[in-house]
Amino acid sequence: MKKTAFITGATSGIGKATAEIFAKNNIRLILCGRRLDRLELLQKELSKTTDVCILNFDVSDKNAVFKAVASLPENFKEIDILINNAGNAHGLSPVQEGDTNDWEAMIDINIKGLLYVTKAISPSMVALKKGQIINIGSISAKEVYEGGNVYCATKHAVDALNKGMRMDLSKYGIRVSAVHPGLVDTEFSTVRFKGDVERADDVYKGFEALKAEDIADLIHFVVTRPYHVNISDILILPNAQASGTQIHKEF
Ligand code: NDP
Ligand code: 8X3
Repeated sequence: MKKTAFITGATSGIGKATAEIFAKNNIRLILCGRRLDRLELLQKELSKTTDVCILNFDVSDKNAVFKAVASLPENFKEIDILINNAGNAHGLSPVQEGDTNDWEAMIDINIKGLLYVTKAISPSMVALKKGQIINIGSISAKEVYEGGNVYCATKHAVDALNKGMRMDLSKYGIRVSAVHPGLVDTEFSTVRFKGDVERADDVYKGFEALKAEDIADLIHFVVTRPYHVNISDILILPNAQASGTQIHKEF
């Protein structure tokens, strides 16, 4: 029986690469994001190998989340795997100069959005007594760096929620895992620096950053373990990164 995965933030980076590896491995897909054009393109491409449904909503809009999940067609209502991936950093300012709109965006998307999606989907997993949730945290869920204040706080919250969700859901046979990446070359820094591509590119210069496909590969590993195995928490770093603040760069 084919599994069905619900992936938030599937329009780019880690979420898109996860959709691609899942499609190759015959997992049915529910792909989510705000950029409809990208969702449609991905649906067209991945429908060649698997069944694909798209949902266009903002995870931070509570009503939109519940409406989108309720709108799923009958044959997509049973979800085996939830990848809570949608999220970004907005800004890198010291706290005294921080933009409160950026703080609110990160809290609303990275924490509240993840919670809304989980609340919309986990009851059906509980009813069926099976399922798997993978929360995409970050090395910023474990460590803090200068200017990372609110982003790191949101990812620390994801780490706590991952542990709490596992406590609540493991009694129903639901596996809950976190994948915590270090630096991955995606659109992440372009979003953080509000479209300043040059500044974003500098983040990944002088070393070989992780690729979205490296994280997708690990996510696929986590979902393909035998059912009695739960990879509860895993940190994945580029070889050149020793910690949240120590990156060996060569120019
Ligand atoms: P990208 O910017 O490439 O992708 C982010 C994805 O999240 C996009 O698909 C975007 O879709 C979606 N998203 C953002 N905001 C919302 C929203 N309000 N509603 C719905 N979807 C949203 O970055 P990554 O792939 O790198 O990031 C994915 C996850 O990985 C994030 O949680 C990030 O914090 C985490 N991470 C990233 C690391 C990195 O170095 N890149 C390292 C560690 C963790 P759309 O804009 O279409 O809505
Ligand atoms: C993304 C990685 O180090 O930019 O979570 O916070 S980092």
